[in-house]
Amino acid sequence: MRRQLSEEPLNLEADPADLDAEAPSIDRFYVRCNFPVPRIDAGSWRLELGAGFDRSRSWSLDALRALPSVERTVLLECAGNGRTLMSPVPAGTPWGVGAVGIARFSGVRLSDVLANASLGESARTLVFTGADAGTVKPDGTIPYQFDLPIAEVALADPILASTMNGEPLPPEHGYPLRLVVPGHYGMRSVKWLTRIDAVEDSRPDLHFPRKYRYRGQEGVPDETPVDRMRVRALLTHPARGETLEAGPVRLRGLAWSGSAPIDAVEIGVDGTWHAADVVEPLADEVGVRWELGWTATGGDHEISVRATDATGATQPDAPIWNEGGYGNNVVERVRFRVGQPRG
Ligand SMILES: Nc1nc2c(c(=O)[nH]1)N[C@H]1C(S)=C(S)[C@@H](COP(=O)(O)O)O[C@H]1N2
Ligand SMILES: [Mo]
Repeated sequence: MRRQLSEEPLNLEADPADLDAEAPSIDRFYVRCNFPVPRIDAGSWRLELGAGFDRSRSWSLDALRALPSVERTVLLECAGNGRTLMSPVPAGTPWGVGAVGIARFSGVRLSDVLANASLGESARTLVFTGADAGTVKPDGTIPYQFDLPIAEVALADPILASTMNGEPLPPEHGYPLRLVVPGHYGMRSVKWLTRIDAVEDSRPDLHFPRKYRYRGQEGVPDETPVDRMRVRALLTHPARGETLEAGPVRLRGLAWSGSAPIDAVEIGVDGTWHAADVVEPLADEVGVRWELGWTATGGDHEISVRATDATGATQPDAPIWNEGGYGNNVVERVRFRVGQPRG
């Protein structure tokens, strides 16, 4: 079951146990909105290509459907996932560890649309605009907008997605079209997409790209943009809070990184680390599902999970604080009570 963190704007946190399913259903996917969900009529909806395109173009959904279609399984994680584990807890939506989801997204490649529209050579950054808007300080009433360096198009191969798990996007996930940028924290995957502009440099005036920056974090220069997902592992089975019976248990979970494939997943049982078995790749290149057999004995136990990616990056033992509460990839620790075996 999802947990509602706020109603307007709608913010729903997923239950990590629901990510144990091979294909979790959409109604278990986390929802993160900054503004009210806009109502959009798909018939009159258009994607406008504005500044920076040699041929300004307006795309209907049918026109987009004429391009080659693509489908990818993608793991999306909110940059604020794990914020409440930081101390002091930074301001912002109070996510536990469930601001993460997996779904199959289909649509067309962003690169195909850009190629059709003759993107000017001098452009360095794309700016994506959503149909949702609201009032923020100090900017006043603004739409949701996020940027993407053009160099990232070739690396991340973003999708303009119109379906999620084979169904039209639900209203809260961006109907009728959203951007999906695999490997990056979720704020770049602009929902209810209506417009793309290409600009020469970054746009320091944009509210959200300005907000999503690392500030006050040790070892990270202030103003570093929040971009790729840091390496992280999550326990999906057994469910948190479950009382286990003594005997064999299979511990299961996910591990991912926005920068490189996962090299290792280690599971700590009461402080002793064991290598987990990586059972299958997950979400096109960015992650894996892992498992480890454990014989639970009566009493209280602590299970920790830690991943390392191919760049050598791993997870810190304690949360590393920053002002926005972004990118917290602390090693996760879950306590279980195990009952005595029945005599
Ligand atoms: N237009 C628009 N796009 C948006 C947002 C938003 O508020 N408005 N939130 C972003 C953030 S912060 C995240 S984490 C993801 C969440 O996508 P989901 O709600 O489909 O899980 O959408 C991103 N795209
Ligand atoms: Mo987010």
